[in-house]
Amino acid sequence: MSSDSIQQAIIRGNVASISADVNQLLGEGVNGQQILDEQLLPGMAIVGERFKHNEMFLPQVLMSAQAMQTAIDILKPHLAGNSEAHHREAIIIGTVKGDMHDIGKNLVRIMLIGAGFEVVDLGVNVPAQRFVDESLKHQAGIVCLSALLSSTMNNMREVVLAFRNHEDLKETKILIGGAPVSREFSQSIGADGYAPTAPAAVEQVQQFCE
Ligand code: B12
Repeated sequence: MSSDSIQQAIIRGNVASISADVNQLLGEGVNGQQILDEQLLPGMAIVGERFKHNEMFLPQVLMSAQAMQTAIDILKPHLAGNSEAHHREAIIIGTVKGDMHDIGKNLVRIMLIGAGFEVVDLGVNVPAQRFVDESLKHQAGIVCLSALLSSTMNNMREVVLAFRNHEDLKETKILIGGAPVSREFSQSIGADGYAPTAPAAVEQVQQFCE
C-alpha cells in the first residue's frame, strides 16, 4: 500500500478498500490520530475543494463521506484519550436544523467519549426545541452544536435563545463548531465557546467543567 492510498480512497470514495488499508496501518503500529490527521482529514479537504470547483459532484462526495465514516468507525477505539477519567456531566451534541453534515460532529463525539464524557448524540437536522427537551431529560450541563452550511449556522442563534429564555437552562454551556463558524460568530449569538477542531472541543469542554 502506498503511503497516500487512504487519502486516495477518501477522494475516490472507495469504501471497499479503505477498511483494509486502515486496518493494515493500525496493524503496522501507526497511530490512529496520525491516520486521521495525515490521511483522512487532508483527503476530505481535497474533496471539499474539488466539490467547490465543480470537479466533483454530490453522489461522489457522498461516497467520500461514506469512506470517511467507515475509516472513522475503525479508528474509534484508537482515537484520543481512552481516558480513565469519568465525568458525570452529560453532554448533548447535534447538527442544527436544516443541516445533514455529521462527520465533524461524530469526531467531536468520539473524542469527548474518549476523554471520559457521557455524550447523547441527537444526530442531524435537530430543531432547537429538541435540544431543549433532551437537555432537560438528560440534565445536560453542556450542549455542542455543529453546522457546516452558512445557511444553517444562523439556526444556532435560535438554539442559544431557546436556552437563554428557559428558566432551567439559562446556565447551560453552549459550544459551537463547524467550518463556517468562528469565535466572533459564537460571541455574536451569545454562545459560551467555539472550537475549530475535535481535540480543541475537548479542551474547551474540560475548561467548562473546571
Ligand atoms: C462531506 C460533505 C457533504 C456530504 C455530508 C455527508 C455527511 N454524512 O456528513 C453530503 C454529500 C451529504 C453533503 C451535502 C451538502 N453539502 Co456538503 N460538504 C461536504 C464536505 C466535502 C466535507 C465536510 C466534512 O465532513 N469535512 C470533514 C470534517 C471532519 O470536518 P468538519 O465537518 O469541518 O468538522 C471539524 C470542525 O469543523 C469541527 N467541528 C465540526 N462540528 C463541530 C461541532 C462542535 C461543537 C465543535 C466544537 C467543533 C466542530 O471539528 C471537526 C473535526 O476536527 C464539505 C467541504 C468542507 N470544506 O467542509 C462540503 C460543504 C460543507 N457542503 C456544502 C454544500 C453546499 C452542500 C449541499 C448544500 C450541496 C447541495 N447542492 O445539495 C448539501 C447540503 C445538505 C444539507 N442539507 O446539509 C458546502 C457549504 C457551503 C456553505 N458555506 O454553505 C461545502 C463547504 C462544500 C463547498 N466548498 O461548497 N456535503
